[in-house]
Amino acid sequence: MAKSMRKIATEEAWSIPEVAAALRDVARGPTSSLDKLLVAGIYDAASTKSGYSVLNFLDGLLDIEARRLREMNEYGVDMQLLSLTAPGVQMFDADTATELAALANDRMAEICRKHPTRFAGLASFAPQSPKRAVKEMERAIRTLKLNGFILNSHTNGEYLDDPKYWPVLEAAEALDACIYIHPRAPSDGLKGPLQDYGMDSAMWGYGVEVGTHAVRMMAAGVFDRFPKLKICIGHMGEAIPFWIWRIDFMSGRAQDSGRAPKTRLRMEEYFRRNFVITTSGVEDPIALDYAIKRIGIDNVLWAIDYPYQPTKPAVEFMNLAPVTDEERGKLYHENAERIFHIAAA
Ligand code: 1WB
Ligand code: MN
Repeated sequence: MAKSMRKIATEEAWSIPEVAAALRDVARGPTSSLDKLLVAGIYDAASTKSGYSVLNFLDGLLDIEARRLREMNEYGVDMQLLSLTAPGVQMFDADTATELAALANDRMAEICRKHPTRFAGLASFAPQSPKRAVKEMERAIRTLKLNGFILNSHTNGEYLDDPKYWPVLEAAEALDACIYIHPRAPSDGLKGPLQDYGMDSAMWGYGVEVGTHAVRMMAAGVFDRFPKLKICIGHMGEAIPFWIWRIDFMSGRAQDSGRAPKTRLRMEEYFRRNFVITTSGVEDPIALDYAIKRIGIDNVLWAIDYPYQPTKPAVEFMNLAPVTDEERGKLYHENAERIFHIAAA
């Protein structure tokens, strides 16, 4: 049954040459951003000592029809929900970011039109200019028919609880389009002890960064202002499912002592109402079981994290996951169809 079940992978990275070139320039220029370590490795690999091993990511990111579709066919992946890979356009100046987001969205829409059953896509926008971001968000959903939005966590050290981003949240809510908060390296204010031992990125720093982002939004009361806003976070919920009981308990104390604004609902209620999570990069059946119990079977979506994670074990993990086949159908495709407005097959 699992073999023939529709499989929609929901955190699948992709890029375009223009963004890759701009990231190579970022890697060669001065920046305090911790993202530079990985960005240099992927986009300017020849310049780094350890870069050789990540050289291949760039080919995988830029490709659709050669390797990617072949790998999808080989393992029975029906559809990838594409997103412009981290850090997206968020390291560029506002004008460059706005332009490149629109260009990436146009290319993404072309791919989705050409292969409507194989690819759907999350649109980029440039938070550096919230006003223009809103315009692009509306275009991406209404004209390009893309399926939601990708945001690579902080922008210049600022997070979505900042009122300057409320227009962006309002637009996403009004468009009924989920914002996927994908990691980038921790912001300058957070990066201190995360710069060594490879802790800047997927091993630890990414989860710390996005987990912090999600808690900031809940604790700030963002979801009282935007009750229908949907946020997706990957990597089995960036440790929030495991931590939510304590977040919930201690946020009550922070509110009672005046250190946090009073919220209408409890943190646990926001987590279940306003968030969905994906399994990207966490092929651990115990974590899956726990996450489902915390956030609910309707709020967990399967993902591979292509090309950063191999497809085969991600499929095997979900084929063998300790759930019923009805539940497996929700994880593999039904939840993705509902959250990202993908037509049922
Ligand atoms: C991810 C992983 C993204 C890696 C990356 O993007 C790199 C991810 C710049 O998990 O989404 C990586 O090197 O493993
Ligand atoms: Mn990813």
